[in-house]
Amino acid sequence: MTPAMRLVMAHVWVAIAAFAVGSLMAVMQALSRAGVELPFRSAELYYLSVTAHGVLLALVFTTFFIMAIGYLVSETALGRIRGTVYAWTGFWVALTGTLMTTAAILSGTSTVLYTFYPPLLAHPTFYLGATMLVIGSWLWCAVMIYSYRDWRRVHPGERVPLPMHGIMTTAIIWILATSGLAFEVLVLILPWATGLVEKIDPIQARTYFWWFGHPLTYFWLLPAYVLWYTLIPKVVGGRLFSDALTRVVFVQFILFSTPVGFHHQFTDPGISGGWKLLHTFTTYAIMFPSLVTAFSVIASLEGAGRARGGTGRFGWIGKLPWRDPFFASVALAMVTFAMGGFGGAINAAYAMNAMVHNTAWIQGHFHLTVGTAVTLTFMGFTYYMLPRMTGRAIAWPRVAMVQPYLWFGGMMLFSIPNHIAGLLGMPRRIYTGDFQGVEAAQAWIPFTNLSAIGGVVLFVSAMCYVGTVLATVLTSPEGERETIEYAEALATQPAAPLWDRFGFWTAVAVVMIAIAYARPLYHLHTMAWYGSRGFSPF
Ligand code: HAS
Ligand code: CU
Repeated sequence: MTPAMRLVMAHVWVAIAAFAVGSLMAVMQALSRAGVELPFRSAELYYLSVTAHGVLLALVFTTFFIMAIGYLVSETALGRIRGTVYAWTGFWVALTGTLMTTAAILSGTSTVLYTFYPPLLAHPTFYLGATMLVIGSWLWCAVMIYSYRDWRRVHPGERVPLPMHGIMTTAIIWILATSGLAFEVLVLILPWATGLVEKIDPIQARTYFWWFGHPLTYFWLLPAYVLWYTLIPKVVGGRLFSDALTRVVFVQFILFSTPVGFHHQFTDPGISGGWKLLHTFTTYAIMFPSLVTAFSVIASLEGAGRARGGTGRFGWIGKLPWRDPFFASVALAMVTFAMGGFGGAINAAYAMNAMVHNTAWIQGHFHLTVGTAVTLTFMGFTYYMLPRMTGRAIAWPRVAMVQPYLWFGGMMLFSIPNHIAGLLGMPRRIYTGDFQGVEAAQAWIPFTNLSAIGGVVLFVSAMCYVGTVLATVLTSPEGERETIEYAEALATQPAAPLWDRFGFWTAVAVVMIAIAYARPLYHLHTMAWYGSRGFSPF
């Protein structure tokens, strides 16, 4: 294995380990909510489990997998990774941070859920570990930028390869996003969690959190988009619809990902309606590049399906390689994301948000988006990448073939009932579905039962994935390595060089963030506040 591959695989292993543990937590939670009497079932353990599940899947699995994709793209599209010493340092810092945060959660002192809203108070180790995970990922960003700039130096005037364009976008969004998180944790939370100051302002903290929390979702999504745009057309034997349009899409994410955070805070006091409205407009703007993506990826797939002999309006769909686990994963991820995006448009509307906010609808929404659009794409990509990295063929091809369909089916069973239960008023993050006998809860029970069945199917699918990956590296003999090939574009006209000017777009994004946040944050920092002491429910 080459040094670059070793780096990629180290990140993949941490991601898969976090995924395996997080999945086990998930199935216990779904069963608990459906009233199944598991041993050790208690409210305390339930919330500890939800915290571990959220942190290990939403933050650790994603971040490590994304770092792996970045290194892989840098190596295969640019030809090399610059600064591998920093990359390995980032890996160990992030891994140490992950272990610290996980230990803090398992010790029972840090049951604060993955959003860690003050005044819920965790042990300082929880926040320190999370900070180290982020510092590790910053080193990843530095390595991506360094590799890109080095390539630029050697290839003056050339268009940066499209996959790396998407990865650079991801790194820039991540730096913009985590600046808000750094302020929240270093300036507000750590002095309070370590007892240096007595009180914290929950709304200030939440506002910085969502400055980070929304672009976080595009940090997850964009590497999946990179695979959808640059690998899938090749896998299905077609072409990317347009290279230029794809660059425009990525740049729009740099601009609109961050100034939207108030769509998570419509019900929070202290932020006026006008600022919330501004963030609503930018939220609808950020849907646009995904709508363009829907158009582009379907166009690429249709072209490929027709080239494979598909006729009529929909005949091309059946001609696509539905038995290929990578393609099937991505196609099902796309279908799921169309549903999740539709729900996102509902969340983003001020009045409709009031109906769904803090209900089970929200967990339905994000299991379609991050839990499937992103996760299923990453799982499918593993089947593609692993043989090309290690030279070992997938050990259980049939299991790999069925696994994406199990995930999709399980997720429909899990997520659709959660959406409906949410509309019926069921809160998110609750311990039991009977809500200790409350009348309204009777209507939720059939849906929590259905979602528990979905949870079991998802767990089976998760174990098929982990099992196949392990069997491949443990039992499959090493053979020829195929290369990773990126798709060519249908439209041959080059994109304007403007779309490769990352520095310029980052500057525009900073101005937009200032417009969206400076005034409301000034208001929050200067108004009279009383603050809150820390609170640990258990
Ligand atoms: Fe969201 C809450 C709005 C996208 C994740 N979101 C969340 C939370 C998470 C999350 C984790 O406005 C909960 C946070 C918490 O814990 O409190 N979301 C949106 C909007 C979008 C959106 C407008 N979300 C995502 C993505 C996520 C994600 C992506 C993770 C990866 N979301 C919200 C709002 C809230 C929220 C409010 C707060 C709610 C509240 O009250 O708390 C948009 O970006 C969505 C755009 C997407 C589309 C779909 C495009 C479709 C494509 C595929 C088409 C291809 C097909 C091919 C169909 C417009 C690209 C089929 C053909 C074949 C042949 C296969
Ligand atoms: Cu959001």
